[in-house]
Amino acid sequence: MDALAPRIQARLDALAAISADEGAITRLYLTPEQARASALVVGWMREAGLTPRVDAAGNVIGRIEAVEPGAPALVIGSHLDTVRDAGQYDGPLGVVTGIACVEALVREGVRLPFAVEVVGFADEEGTRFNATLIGSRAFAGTFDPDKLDCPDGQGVTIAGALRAAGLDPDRFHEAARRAGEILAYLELHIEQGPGLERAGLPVGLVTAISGATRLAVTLEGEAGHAGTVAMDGRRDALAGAAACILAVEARCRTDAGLVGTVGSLTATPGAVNVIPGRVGFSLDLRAPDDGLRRAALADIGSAWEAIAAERNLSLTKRITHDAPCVPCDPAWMERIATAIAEEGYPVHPLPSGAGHDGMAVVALAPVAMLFVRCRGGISHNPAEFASLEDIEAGARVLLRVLRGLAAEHDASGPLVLDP
Ligand code: HGY
Ligand code: MN
Ligand code: MN
Repeated sequence: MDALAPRIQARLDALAAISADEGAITRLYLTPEQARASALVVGWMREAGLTPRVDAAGNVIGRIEAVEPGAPALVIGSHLDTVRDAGQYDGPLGVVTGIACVEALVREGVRLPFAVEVVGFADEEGTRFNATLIGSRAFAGTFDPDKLDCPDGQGVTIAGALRAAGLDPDRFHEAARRAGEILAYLELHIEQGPGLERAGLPVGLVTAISGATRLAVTLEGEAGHAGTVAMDGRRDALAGAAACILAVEARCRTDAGLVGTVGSLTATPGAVNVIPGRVGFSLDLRAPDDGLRRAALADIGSAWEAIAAERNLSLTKRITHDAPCVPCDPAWMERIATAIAEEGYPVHPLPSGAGHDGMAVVALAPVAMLFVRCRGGISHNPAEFASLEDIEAGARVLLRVLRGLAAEHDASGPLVLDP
């Protein structure tokens, strides 16, 4: 069989060239750039023998029927949206590799006993609307339609952006799939961490996806003249935010696996000679255990209340995302582990600190993931990189899973949906 990685890399390069920002990769949900990327992926799906469509939420879905048309589908996918100034692998690697695997099977004339759907979810990062997993939650039927009036930074709501993209927000719910339609969801993704590089391995078996809580926080003080307000009389919202951020860092250092990040902050009025009267900032808190994350969230909240009281600031916080840990399905992990071993690699289990679409799709079907090593564990950064050899290793493992399923079906009859 020809190598799969060169064609995968060429397609990743083509996608990377589609961006809102010159010289950087930024492709947000329901933007013109995303529409161009989706059109490219639709074409590749068609070339591979998949029947493509874009669903009511903007997800790109390519389907190839089983010997029996209408059979439940194994879904292989990831996301096509990116963070700002992203790398080229986070998301697209899983979609393009899924297409490549189907293409290889079609070329060999292999008909699978189940349908396969390759899905490019339209919004996993949540960068534009501060609501993450929109595409996969729509697919799973778990997205709250009331959230369609959620605005982006320019005041455009999700509903407005759907219309601008030629989609009808009143039909958003039609993206939802029924549980019986989906056998399982498999995602190949770069690790976005240093574990595989440290282990010296190209691929890893994901055990669970860490739970995450995101908050939108506001501190209100009093704007004032930088030259005339004495230090002890100030209600400086930005100095208060700085103390809150250091409190997050201190709390998260106390437990292994617990991570807290303040990724965005705005200070108002934002003038060099004005004491900031108001600050808004985000918190992204994660842990491999839900109890640990909830305890840390409570401790951080208490620390913030004390800081606000001491500095005479008012504190408001709102949960914008809260997703429990998602364990990967043991039976599907076993299938991936077998494929890793048959490809000649040690099976290296590891948790995912990053969130993934499987956190949403698990509402519909069992989920499992395969990690590919990325250099330095760097991600959400243009320096993100996966080598051709490692992409090839990941693609061959995924392809072997598909072949193994066909053999399993021939030996023991149709794959059964988990009860
Ligand atoms: O934030 C995450 O973990 C994912 O990359 N969206
Ligand atoms: Mn991702
Ligand atoms: Mn990401």
